[in-house]
Amino acid sequence: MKIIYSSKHKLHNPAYEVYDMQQAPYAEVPERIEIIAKKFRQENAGEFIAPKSFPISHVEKVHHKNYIEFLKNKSKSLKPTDNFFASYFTTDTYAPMTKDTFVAAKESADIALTGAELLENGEKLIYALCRPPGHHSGAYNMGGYCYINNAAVAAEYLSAKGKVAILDIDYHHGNGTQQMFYDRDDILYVSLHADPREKYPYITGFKEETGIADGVGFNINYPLPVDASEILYKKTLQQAIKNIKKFNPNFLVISAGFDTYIKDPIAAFKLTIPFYKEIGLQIASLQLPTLVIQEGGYFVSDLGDIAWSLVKGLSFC
Ligand code: SP5
Ligand code: ZN
Repeated sequence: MKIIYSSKHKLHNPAYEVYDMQQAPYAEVPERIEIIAKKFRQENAGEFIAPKSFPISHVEKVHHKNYIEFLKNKSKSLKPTDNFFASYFTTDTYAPMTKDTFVAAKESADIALTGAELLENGEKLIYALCRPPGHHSGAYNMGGYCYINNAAVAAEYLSAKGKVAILDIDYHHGNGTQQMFYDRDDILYVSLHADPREKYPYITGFKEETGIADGVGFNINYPLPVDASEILYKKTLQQAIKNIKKFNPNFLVISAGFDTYIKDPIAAFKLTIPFYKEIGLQIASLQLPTLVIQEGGYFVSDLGDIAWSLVKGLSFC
């Protein structure tokens, strides 16, 4: 396995989010990535590689140029203590901009792209330590701790070389990723997540959302009870894997959120650390070149153990 890492994510460290009309501590903290990187180093999980800098045109294949320019210019204009929310391009109260948000988000996309390029060149398993996360960011919006959709940028890059399946195992539906590829038949989006009637992002993630135009049948949502068990999760994941197999992709991108963990402070699935190895084994059964993109997960102290458990399963690729 190769691990793509940069310390630049630390520059993005918002002071607070707004929940229930009140300021709340920002759950998406820099330590999240550091604790996973530390565990991977301890375990000699693989070679650490710094991201290459890719032209912004790769990002602008899935995001509108106007949005990216706004993100860049607005971020740059802020004062070091600013925590800026309001904009035409913001969908909720969970994605403030700070002075270095664009710098960190671009680096996060470069981490994903560096991983995609390695996969294209024959690597079998890449772990992209992306932060900020991406799957709630759509063509022209930031939201849910996300600014640039790293998984989508990587999938779009890989789609020039073959068919791509995206498996999203974050607790929340990846509304941004779904939106970007909703009319495409060369990129399959499959997601397991908490019932959107009760959990963020509330308005997407229903099983009736199956795609549009050429994309009909290439978007598959598995909403689960907000407190789903390991047994139900495993059964559902088996269905998801079967559908990916049927699609017969050349590449697999995993949107890997660990907010499905039993102790996660903002979620309620019941998954335990050893279970992530089971998830990894099921994914590995596809025997596809696999790019893992870090998404959510907020019980910080256990994120390294969770990621390592997943990797132990995936390593049977
Ligand atoms: C990438 C990702 O996992 N984004 C998740 C965004 C969902 N945020 C909504 C949940 C906010 C709950 N905050 C609770 C504060 C309690 N005082
Ligand atoms: Zn999430």
